[in-house]
Amino acid sequence: MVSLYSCSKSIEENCFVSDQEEREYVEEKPFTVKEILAEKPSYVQIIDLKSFRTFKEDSIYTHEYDGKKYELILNEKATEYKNFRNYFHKGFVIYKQQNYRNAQYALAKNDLGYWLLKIANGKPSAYFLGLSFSHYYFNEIQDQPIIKDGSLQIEGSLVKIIQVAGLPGYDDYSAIADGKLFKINLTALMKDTDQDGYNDIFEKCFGLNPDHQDSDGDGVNDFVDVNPMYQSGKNKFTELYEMLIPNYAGTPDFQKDPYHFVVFKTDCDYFHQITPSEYKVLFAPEDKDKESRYLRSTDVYHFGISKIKKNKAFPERFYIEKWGSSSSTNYAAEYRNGKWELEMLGGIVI
Ligand SMILES: [Ca+2]
Ligand SMILES: [Ca+2]
Ligand SMILES: [Ca+2]
Repeated sequence: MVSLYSCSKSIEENCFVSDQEEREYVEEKPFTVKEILAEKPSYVQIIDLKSFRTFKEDSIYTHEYDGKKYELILNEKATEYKNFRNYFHKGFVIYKQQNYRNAQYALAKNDLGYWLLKIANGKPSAYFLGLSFSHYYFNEIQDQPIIKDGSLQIEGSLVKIIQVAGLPGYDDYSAIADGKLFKINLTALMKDTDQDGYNDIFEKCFGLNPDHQDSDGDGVNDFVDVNPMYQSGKNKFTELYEMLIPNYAGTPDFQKDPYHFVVFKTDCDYFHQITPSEYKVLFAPEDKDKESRYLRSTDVYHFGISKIKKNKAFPERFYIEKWGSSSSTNYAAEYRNGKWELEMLGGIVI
């Protein structure tokens, strides 16, 4: 049984503030090669290659935006990866594919990180690699097959993110060690102990329970639960968070994509209890020390909603802020006749 109130702080402390705390932007220092290797998951082997494509050579190709040629590349890819597009909808950017032992495989990427996609006997499945895109770059062009001798074998580089001054969210990369072969045993990668559809690596990276199909014990298995970490609740503050989470009009495929999640960093129990309608959600603890190794080194947070600020003079009036990668908006919220009325107070667009 998972306790809803496992944090030592009270709901009051986790969800409300008396004064709006300024969100501070802490610039993270990029990892050195030594630090990346020290943090490397044990299931990954990193081998030095004698001949290789450098990050620079490979990324010039991927950044080839010069009109016609790029269009041609995109068209070629759309045809080549048609089968994967049909099975996985639009949730993934697909890199390369390969047939291996009666199955089709493809290396792919979404907002959470890198995945290995598989189609076997008309059934799709996806396996999370647990390698941060803040540290690992996989080459777009690779002459060798990506699966060989029972292992995923990807050529690439170790990289660091360079913050572009004045443009948060527009990060660029630079290589800190070229010529690496990242090798992961397929059996280890595909291990799904509780058989719920998410591999153990994924569940450990995002704080789900790899030994139970139903992490939060609400009777709905992780794979189909829109909020697999916490039991949903009905409360006016939960409702407020449900109104403020981003919506994606015109993207109905999200619901069909069990690998697409929006991740929020919060300790607020009312926020944890939301039932999103357009996509699945995951939550990370606010305390960096409580984050998984993967979350500590990967920025998967594209949206956020603040704690709720109370108004002493008007107990039914609250203030709350939401933000995305390039803007933030402040709201006043009043609960009247059983529903919230939101008033936009202003915002910033970066
Ligand atoms: Ca699982
Ligand atoms: Ca599970
Ligand atoms: Ca559940």
